[in-house]
Amino acid sequence: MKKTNNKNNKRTQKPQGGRSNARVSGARMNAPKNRTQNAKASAKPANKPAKPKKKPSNASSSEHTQVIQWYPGHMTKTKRRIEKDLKLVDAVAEIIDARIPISSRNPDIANLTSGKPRIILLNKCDMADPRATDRWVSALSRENVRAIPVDCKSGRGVDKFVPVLTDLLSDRIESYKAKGMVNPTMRVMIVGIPNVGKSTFINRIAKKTKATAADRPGVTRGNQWFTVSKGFEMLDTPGVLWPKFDDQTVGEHLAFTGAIKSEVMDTELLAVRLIDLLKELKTPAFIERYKLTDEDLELQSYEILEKIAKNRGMLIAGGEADAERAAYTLLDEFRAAKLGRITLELP
Ligand SMILES: Nc1nc2c(ncn2[C@@H]2O[C@H](COP(=O)(O)OP(=O)(O)OP(=O)(O)O)[C@@H](O)[C@H]2O)c(=O)[nH]1
Ligand SMILES: [Mg+2]
Repeated sequence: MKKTNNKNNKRTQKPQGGRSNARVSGARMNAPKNRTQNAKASAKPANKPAKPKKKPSNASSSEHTQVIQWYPGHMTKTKRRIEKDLKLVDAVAEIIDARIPISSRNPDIANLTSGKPRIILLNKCDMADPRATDRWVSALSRENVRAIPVDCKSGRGVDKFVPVLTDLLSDRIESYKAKGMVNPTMRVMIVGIPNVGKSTFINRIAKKTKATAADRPGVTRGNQWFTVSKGFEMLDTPGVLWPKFDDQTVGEHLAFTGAIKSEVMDTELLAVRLIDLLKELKTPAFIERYKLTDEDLELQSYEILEKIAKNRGMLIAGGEADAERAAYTLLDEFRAAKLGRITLELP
């Protein structure tokens, strides 16, 4: 039922059980030792001879997959802690990334919290395509999921949360009152994958900086309660991924958006995979920012990466394109939405 925005993308199903391909166990580097060699070898056009000492390959970038390994031990602990603390909360708010609403929905979290009243917040809407976000809200409401699009950076949409929550918990609030509690405290657990904006959301609701937030995954290290207003408490939790990405696209999309630390990946290869998508989407901001011509967009993705390097003056000794530097720049600029408001997965 679900599909991605990319025609080449073979993934058509929501990533639940039965994914294939990648092994994720323990936060350790799984990138090849020679990153440059790997990305070039995999992405160079088959009819072009490889440079000396570079391994030739017939594989195109879209055929090549990168195994992303990312499952720090503390995530197992976090899952256990979430399970334990669920007894203490009235509701769960799951934060997902509006740019990748499939890949950022951890089925482990959905299973763990299935017995609780739940709200889904489609965060980082400022970086997603607004039409795609509308489609996602409709699709989720057809599944009877209460979904609210939010932009915790500016605060847009955040004011919808308390009324939706109050409505969701109306029976529970009534029963507390029937038991003689005058102003019952509502407790909400905030869950989601790393770096999706859980702590930022709490700060928005609290209208002050209470929880530590920063633009890298793994900032929140343990469950922590915050009183966000009178009679309203929120539990911040560390981001949880799942131990195995059976679908390689999930790992890549999480890496593009910054949910997985960049160090666990081959940056050039990741950039090439992102270019595979961007050259299909042809977003004006991508084309204009890197001064790409129509002919450039017909090239292999690794060659486009080299063009980007050259157009940006990123050169190494001998005037060759510094593809690695261009790869870091491209990923950083995608993560900062400088290439346009892009949603990579559609309902
Ligand atoms: N553009 C944009 N950035 C956001 C939004 N919400 C959060 N961020 C940024 O995303 C980054 C991560 O935010 P956090 O609140 O630390 O994310 P987290 O989910 O708590 O992350 P962990 O604790 O590491 O799991 C920060 O740089 C935030 O400023 C949003 O709606 N839009
Ligand atoms: Mg956090």
